[in-house]
Amino acid sequence: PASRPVLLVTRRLPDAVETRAARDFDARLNQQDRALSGADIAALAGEAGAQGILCTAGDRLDAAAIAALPEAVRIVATFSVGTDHIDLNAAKARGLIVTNTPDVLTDATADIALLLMLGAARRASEGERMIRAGTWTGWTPTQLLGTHLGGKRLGIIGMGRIGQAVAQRARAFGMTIHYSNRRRLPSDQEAGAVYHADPEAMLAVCDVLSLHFPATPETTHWLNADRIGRLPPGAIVVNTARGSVVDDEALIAALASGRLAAAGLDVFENEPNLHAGYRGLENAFLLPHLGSATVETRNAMGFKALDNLDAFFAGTAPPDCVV
Ligand code: 8YV
Repeated sequence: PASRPVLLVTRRLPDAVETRAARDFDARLNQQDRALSGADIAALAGEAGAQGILCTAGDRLDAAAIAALPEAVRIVATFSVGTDHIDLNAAKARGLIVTNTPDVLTDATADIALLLMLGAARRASEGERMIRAGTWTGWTPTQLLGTHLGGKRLGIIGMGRIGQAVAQRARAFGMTIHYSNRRRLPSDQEAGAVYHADPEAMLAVCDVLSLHFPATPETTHWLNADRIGRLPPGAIVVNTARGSVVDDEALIAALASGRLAAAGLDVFENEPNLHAGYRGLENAFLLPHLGSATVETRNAMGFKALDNLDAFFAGTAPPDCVV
């Protein structure tokens, strides 16, 4: 019916999500499926006469793009938990509602953090490359020796939903959990994890460091040469948050020199054009932003974004409002 709100969907989404988008809305699916600039989004929203936008974390909505959005656009639902691609202050100033997709991707992302931890510690990609290259001449007692996760200290910076889910998994591997967070968790949620008010002071005890805080102007290149230098020699760094929180030059140098044993990275600054230095590093275990990439999770993220849009256009408060 003509009365359905017009929704611009910036990327191709799982079939079940697109089907529901087309049921609930006059959905305009961008068939190109590439990350859009703010100018692209504003132009497509204008052409479509959009009243709402369903975007992803690959799309940029900076202040200029938000100012350029047609008046009719009242809500942006992002298919992500991260909101660093949207200028939230500009959205607020314009009275634009912004919603995200928390909770449904917590487990999938925590799983990937453990995969990275294990893959980095046990040199999984080196072994896999050896097999594919045909250079494996057989098992030897000293081949590709990695390090054990059990008995090691895991430091988690950012003990939100994903940080806590990582802690839960790491405990099952016999790791001791340390964490830093703006506020200390209640003891039942802490489950024996050791709280450090100062993240920098925690670094000295992190055999493995896993980053779980949002990208903001304040956290850009948070993990720099100085902070890497505070980690124990031979530490492992894992990042499933955002590439911008790591200073690539510093991390690459520490991996190349052996100061760090390994890194497991699912996110990069300037994706997909990551720093070329990573490609040549044997001890970097690299994944192409797979944190939430399961069928179940991506469907749930899409449905959550649509739940928020449905609520908004039904005149009720969207459950996952960030602005
Ligand atoms: C997605 C993410 O892969 O939710 C986030 O913040 O980074 C991931 O879940 C992607 O960015 C979805 O837009």
